Amino acid sequence: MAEAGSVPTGSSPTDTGDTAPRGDVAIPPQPEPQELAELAAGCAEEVGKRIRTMREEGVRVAATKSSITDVVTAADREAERLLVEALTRARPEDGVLGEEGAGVIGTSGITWVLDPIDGTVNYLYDIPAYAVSVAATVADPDAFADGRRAIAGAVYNPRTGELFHAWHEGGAYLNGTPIRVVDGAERPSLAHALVGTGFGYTAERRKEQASVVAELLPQVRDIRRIGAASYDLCLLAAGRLDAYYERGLQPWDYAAGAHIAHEAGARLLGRDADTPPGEPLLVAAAPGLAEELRATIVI
Ligand code: LIP
Repeated sequence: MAEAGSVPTGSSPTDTGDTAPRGDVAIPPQPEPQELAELAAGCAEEVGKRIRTMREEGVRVAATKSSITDVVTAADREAERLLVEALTRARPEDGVLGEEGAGVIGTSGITWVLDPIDGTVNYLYDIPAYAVSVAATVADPDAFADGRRAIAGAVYNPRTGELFHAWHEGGAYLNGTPIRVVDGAERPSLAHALVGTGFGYTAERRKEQASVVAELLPQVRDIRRIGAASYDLCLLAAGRLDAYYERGLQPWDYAAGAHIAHEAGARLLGRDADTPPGEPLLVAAAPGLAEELRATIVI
């Protein structure tokens, strides 16, 4: 997709350098990242309340994807439709990429990356750990494995009413209150760290992931498998997890949550110093602890 012009630059989560705008490229007027964050937050909250109502009315599996346990519900599809409708009405020149198939090529340089219900299995079982994830992203080949970087994002858990949002160099917020990762003198060692993670949907991948977590478990305080990457990353941003890692995430799983964690002071790492976070591995924690955790994970 042609990315017209450049948008606010700044240190990417991996601090691999900025992409300065070129003098010969026409740069369309760009929105303030805070405006995008507020649009993302409004859409995530409105659609989140809709899917909560749909859950209360009853949910059924509409289809499966990568395996019989990788489910999609009618609510996933409806939530994505509502998000696309709201975002393209507000910003018709933007692109869209959604987990359930939404794909719009934009001309503004901004692409919305959407997970309409992150934690779909939790949603199906009515476990209060699922979220609507909305990220405004720009092209940046060095930031994440998918070649995009969020400059604004929102994650909303409709069961708890927790609305996380952040924007480029603007900080991270939970229901309007600033949040930060546990860092500095408070930062725990790996042995005292509460570490979030998750598992894929295929038996082969789960077997590999089980061996990784079996090695890690005796080296950390404890493990939490909450079931929604975007929410895991927001709990890290709020200091309710000390670290998070997962293998095989999709861009819509991490786009908003990783941005919120980064704006809250987390470092986002890939499998090694030459690989950006995302697929095959994303590690997130306060600086120092992120590197210590990555060194311990063998994938
Ligand atoms: C989920 C991720 C989670 C992972 C789950 C699942 P989904 O996304 O957010 O981190 O462990 O297996 O992939 O499928 O609920 O959108």
